[in-house]
Amino acid sequence: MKITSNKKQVAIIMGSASDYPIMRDAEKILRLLKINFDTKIVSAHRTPYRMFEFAKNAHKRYKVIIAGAGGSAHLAGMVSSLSRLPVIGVPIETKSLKGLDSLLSVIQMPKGIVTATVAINNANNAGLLAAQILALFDKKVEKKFTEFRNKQTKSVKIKPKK
Ligand code: RP5
Repeated sequence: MKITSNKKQVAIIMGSASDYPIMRDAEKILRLLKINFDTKIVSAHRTPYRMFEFAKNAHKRYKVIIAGAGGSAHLAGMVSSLSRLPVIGVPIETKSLKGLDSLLSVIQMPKGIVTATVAINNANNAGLLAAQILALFDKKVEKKFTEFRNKQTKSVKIKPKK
C-alpha cells in the first residue's frame, strides 16, 4: 500500500512579501534539484504567533528551513530557537543599511542556538546548502546535486572571451 504524505523537504519562509523577489532564487534552485518545498510569509515581529506555530510544528513536515528577512531580521534566529531543524538564514538587503543590519541580525547568534547564514540576498546558496544537507541521506538529491556541481565546473572557461 502506498502511503501518501503531504510532507515537503524544505520550508522557505520570509518576513514579508517584499522579500519574495530574492527568496524566489531558493525556489528556483530547489526546483532544479527536484526538491519539494513550501513557501510562506512568517514574520517574527508582525505575526509572532504564526511564527511560533510554524516553528513548533515544522519538524513534522520538513527537514530543513530557509528563512529570509531584512532589517532587524530575527526570523531565522527565533525559528532556530523553537525548532530542532537546521535553519539557513538569508539576510535581505535593506535601503538604509544595504543589508548589513540584516546580516548581523541573522549571523550573530548566541552560543547554543545555531543559524547557518548565507551572504546578503544569496537565497540561491541557501537552497544549495539545504540540498547538501538533504543529500546526506537522500540518494536522489545527492545525484542531482553532484550533476549540478559537475555542470557548473564544466561551464567555467579557462580563458575569458576577448
Ligand atoms: C522585514 O522587514 C522583512 O523581512 C522585510 O525584509 C523588511 C521590510 O518589510 P516590508 O516593510 O517591506 O513588509 O520584517
